Amino acid sequence: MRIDVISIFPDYLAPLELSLTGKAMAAGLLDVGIHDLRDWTTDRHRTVDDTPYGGGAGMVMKPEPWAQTLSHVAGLADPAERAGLTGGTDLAERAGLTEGTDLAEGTDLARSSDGTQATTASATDAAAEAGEKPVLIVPSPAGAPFTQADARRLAVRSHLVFACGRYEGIDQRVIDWAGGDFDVELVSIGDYVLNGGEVAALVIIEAVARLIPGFMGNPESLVEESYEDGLLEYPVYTKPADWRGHPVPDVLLSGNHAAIARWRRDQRLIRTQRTRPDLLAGLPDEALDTRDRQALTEAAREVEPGGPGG
Ligand code: 6GU
Repeated sequence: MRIDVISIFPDYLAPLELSLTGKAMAAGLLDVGIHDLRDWTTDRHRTVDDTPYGGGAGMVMKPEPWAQTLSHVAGLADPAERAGLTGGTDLAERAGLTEGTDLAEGTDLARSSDGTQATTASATDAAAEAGEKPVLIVPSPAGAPFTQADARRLAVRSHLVFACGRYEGIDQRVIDWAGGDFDVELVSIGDYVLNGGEVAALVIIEAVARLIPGFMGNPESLVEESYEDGLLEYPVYTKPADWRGHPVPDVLLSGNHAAIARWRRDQRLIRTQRTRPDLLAGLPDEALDTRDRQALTEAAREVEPGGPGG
């Protein structure tokens, strides 16, 4: 999988070199390019924002640097050329001037021997061969909630591009324009406001990358996880069996595998009922059997013995 991230704070994406995503890059499962949006501006001040039409607080990200960077990472021709507006534009000149510099090519976190541009083009070629557009993910508090189902869906795509906006957001025409060459998705990671899309991109990349086949050391640990089947995980314990007077639940020391499996399922049901009743309510009827419902009823009775005031 190829991932390109566009940001005015490329240093924010440095953690991708660490941990599992770093290992996936080293193993060749993942190829990441980080691009500084300002490298695709043409004015002396490298301006990426301007005041909003219609008035109001804050600044809006200008469309042209985005179109330039997106065209670059998708291996498309200069957008001005495509619109038939060529003839020695500043941008074409600028591209010539900066040719061969690392920054213009984006920082290749994998530090592979082949150039980032070539890698980008080949990833996009792979996407095109599969009859697929690259996915353009625009992190935004106005986006659709990002879920495990989205992570699974994105994990089988060959090229993801993240457009990390700052300020009040990116000129809407970029989103509309990109729809021709990308599958565009506005995505939110929760009901709170961040200063920009970078941290959200890190969250989404980690959720997606760990689902790439061959990425996890132990693929079985993916199976029983929270959200994969709509229930939260059961609590876990390790040695010692008694820690500061807190014993491990007896059943886990019993060696009775059926009893352990039942206890774990009950714990998942009870946890989900207590902290995420919305997840439980969203499950299809057949997801819970009679024994499951019994466990939930018993747990509810334990919380409220005899009901309120009883
Ligand atoms: Cl994806 N971006 C920003 N800026 N804020 C958010 C968010 C994304 N998701 C929740 N809040």
